[in-house]
Amino acid sequence: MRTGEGRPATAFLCESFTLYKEVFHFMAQEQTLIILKPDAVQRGLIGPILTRLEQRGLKLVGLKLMQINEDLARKHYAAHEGKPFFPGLVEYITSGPVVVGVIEGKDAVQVVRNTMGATNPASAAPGTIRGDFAVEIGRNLIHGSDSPESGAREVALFFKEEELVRYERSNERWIRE
Ligand code: IDP
Ligand code: MG
Repeated sequence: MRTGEGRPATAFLCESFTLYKEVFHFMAQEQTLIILKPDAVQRGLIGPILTRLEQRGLKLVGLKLMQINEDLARKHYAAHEGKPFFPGLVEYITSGPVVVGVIEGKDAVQVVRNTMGATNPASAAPGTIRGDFAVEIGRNLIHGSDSPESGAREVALFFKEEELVRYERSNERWIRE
């Protein structure tokens, strides 16, 4: 049997199945956006912060250095518009280069959030990134999406689909059951 283009139907079915698997894999995986904020970059903490996320067993599928402009900052932090700290927050997040990344996997949002620690580093638990490296809410080093829905929205704001990389980790079965 042949399809209209004259190609074997099996080739068409194989391609469709591969596409279906990729789409399904994409939809099934929870994603969260991380931002190593300008203070993290200026203080030379990119390595130590990424190390903690890697050591936890989290899987990065996107990573880049960039500078956030005001328009993107306002879109990203739209939920905080109108709050007293909003102007300072936009100024802070646009003040220098940041590292943005995407972490993918089951419970990615929750695991990243508890690795980061509480929003205010003054009350963040020791052992968390904010609890070990920061002291004030206005310089709290790292952003992580607060829900899978926010994760999807924020990842789409910062990354094109082709910038995300799909790969298998050789040690995956030693990290996840
Ligand atoms: P989160 O980053 O832990 O999710 P959010 O409440 O979403 O915390 O606030 C977004 C960011 O806004 C914080 O990470 C922090 O940089 C900043 N922020 C929040 N509250 C204050 C404040 O009271 N003063 C100064 N900055 C604040
Ligand atoms: Mg938040």
